[in-house]
Amino acid sequence: MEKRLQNILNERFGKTLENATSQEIYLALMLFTKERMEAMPKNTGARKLYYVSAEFLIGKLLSNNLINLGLFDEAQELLARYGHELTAIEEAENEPSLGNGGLGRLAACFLDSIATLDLCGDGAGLNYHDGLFYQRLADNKQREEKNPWITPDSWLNDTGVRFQVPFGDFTLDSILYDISVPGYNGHCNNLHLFDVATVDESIIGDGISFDKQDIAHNLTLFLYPDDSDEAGRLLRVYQQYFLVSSTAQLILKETKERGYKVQDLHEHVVVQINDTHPTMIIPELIRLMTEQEGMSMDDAIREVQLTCAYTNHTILAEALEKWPMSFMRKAVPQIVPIIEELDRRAKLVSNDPRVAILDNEDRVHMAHIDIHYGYSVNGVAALHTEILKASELRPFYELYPEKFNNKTNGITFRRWLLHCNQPLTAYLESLIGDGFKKNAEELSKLLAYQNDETVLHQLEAIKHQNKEALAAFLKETQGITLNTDSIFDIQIKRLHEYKRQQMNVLYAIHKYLEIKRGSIPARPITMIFGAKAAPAYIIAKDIIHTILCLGKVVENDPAVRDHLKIVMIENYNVTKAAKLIPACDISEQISLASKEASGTGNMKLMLNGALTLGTRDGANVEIAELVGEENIYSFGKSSEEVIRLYDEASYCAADIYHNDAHIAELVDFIVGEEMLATGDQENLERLHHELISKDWFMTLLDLNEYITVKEKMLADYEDRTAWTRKTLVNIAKAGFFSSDRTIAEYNDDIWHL
Ligand code: 26V
Repeated sequence: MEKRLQNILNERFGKTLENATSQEIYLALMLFTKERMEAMPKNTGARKLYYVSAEFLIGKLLSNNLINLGLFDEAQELLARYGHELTAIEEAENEPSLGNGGLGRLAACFLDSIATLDLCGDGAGLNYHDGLFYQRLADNKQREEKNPWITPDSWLNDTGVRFQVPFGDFTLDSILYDISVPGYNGHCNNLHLFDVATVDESIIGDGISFDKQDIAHNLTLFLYPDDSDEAGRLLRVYQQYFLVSSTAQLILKETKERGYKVQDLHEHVVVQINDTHPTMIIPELIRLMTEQEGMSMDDAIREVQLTCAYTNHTILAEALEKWPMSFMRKAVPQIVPIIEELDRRAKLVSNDPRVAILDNEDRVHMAHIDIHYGYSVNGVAALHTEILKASELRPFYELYPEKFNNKTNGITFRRWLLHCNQPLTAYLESLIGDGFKKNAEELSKLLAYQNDETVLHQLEAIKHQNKEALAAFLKETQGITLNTDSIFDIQIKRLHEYKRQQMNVLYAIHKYLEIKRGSIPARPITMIFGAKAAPAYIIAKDIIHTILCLGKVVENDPAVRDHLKIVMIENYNVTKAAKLIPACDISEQISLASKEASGTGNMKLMLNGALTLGTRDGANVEIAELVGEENIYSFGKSSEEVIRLYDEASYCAADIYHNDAHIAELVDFIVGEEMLATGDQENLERLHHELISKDWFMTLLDLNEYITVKEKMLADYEDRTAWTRKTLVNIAKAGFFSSDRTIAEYNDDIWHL
């Protein structure tokens, strides 16, 4: 490694490891790693998986690639000899923001596990030049800025492969870039990212504004452009079709190159459709097979049906895509007759309007295409899959019970333990050996130490060390000082009302008022939030404003600030997650029961020794089953009760507000004098009004129980031995949530690679 790095530095910059800058060393390491990955054997097989997704939230790649190549320690030692630190070198790498949150990060974890399990499977997505957006926090508000990440030398490899993607009025050239995905001591796969040849970053104006109608120049600028207007929504259809047409063409090309007949597609290809964004791959494959491969409509539909499988990631109605047919006629008229044919055939199977592809408002229900014309439908946690079968997709379950299956999500332990928490990893290795690095279930060996005081003390010391590291990072990046002897209470995830950051805010107000009244907590509390709000999601932005203002109110109050601190992380992303998660004590997983399909942050935090404060929602239910009720803090109404409240339309926030003086006091604080002196009346009043008059996600319903359980948790923290024993059990039981387990299940039950 040393010789090659010196060579690259010399050839590129005329420098050596002694005198090169961090930026130059980063580049040399990246080029070196790319060479190594290119030399690795590719996974091959008679059946190949294409994991098609609008999002791949891959994070920075250097360290993780080095870990998977088994070169991390060598690189660290080599750099240290020349006075460099790998963590400092990594600062030079840009993080691509090619995802919103859990769905995109899951796709990235899956690619890691697919490669690690030596499975033949690539990802397919889009090469957004400016990602989602960079979240700037200023004047107590979120401002969106473009987030460019591509530099002349990057992880992208131009494959030279080109396709043409036809739209209604024009055709665009598609360029295929690949990013290598090395397995952990395994083979190498690819993440295919398609780009439009004519993309033009100079059309971006203020913030993230650009001409949404200029498709040839804007198609791959941003992920999920603002969909609050029609032009933005139409652009999403263009993006989705560009992704799937490019992918479908690649699939047919590779299938032939591998020596197979397109007529036998399903024997050699599996397409996993990640949520409904890539759904048009179904009509597109059918179009290509009938128009270009000479297959009959019957044969093409049958092959595609046996090839495609669909994963559902949400039951939220607003996230289940329904596109107007007028969009299709304008953007992609060539697949309109196929969608109509698929609809006609589906109506022969069932005339129940709830399962129709085209509804009577001339809209296409994307999930309905996936379910009728795919062979597998899966949810992402046991509870979520049960809710799909019993409520959201019930008519489909009655029609096709054999298609439904559950695949509880997982996370890659390479990134979320080995990389992000090196002190813990090293200590675990010293106790139970290194078997857990390949077989996550071996973490359960840790249970043997649950009554060993020395081990518990050491785990406590590691947590403290990680808090120090986070504090140093936040000092440097945001100028924030953290008390590392305080309890770190962390909620990091997309900003959405169903995730109920606003309930956590009401708790903060409760604590603030208690302290003001002289009830000083046994130990200071640091509440940390990290969340991006969708640019057009007004109430979500109001919640961010409220968090930031409350932080200021607390900070400016000398009677409170030594006991409570409220911090908002700017531009929460994968890199920051990797610093926050190892430092966390309390993992906030407080979604309204039934609404969080799974959650994956909950898994990352338990693995790193945080205790969950959560509702019985998504994968929290499975965490509780694994660790036992004594090692998790659950609260709130059950999913059955919540679903019943929705069915009866009987929840009324105003009733709670008017009948519970304490809740009213907390809610009213949002528009009280302290807050109005700090923030904007319009934003604060809108949130206040929303909580009382609507509260669609039932914040007030669970608030009292949330406060009670959180207080109990804070009190329990003071028994350091008992608390740390609980964290040990959480770490020991986290093995189930390895994405290696999830991917093995996908392969056994769905893919059969
Ligand atoms: C996305 C968005 C984006 C813009 C604002 C509105 C909105 C509302 C809902 C969604 C959800 C899209 C699907 C999604 O990301 N689902 C997440 O998938 C994760 C991986 O399976 C899972 O752990 C999370 O529970 C689920 O929310």
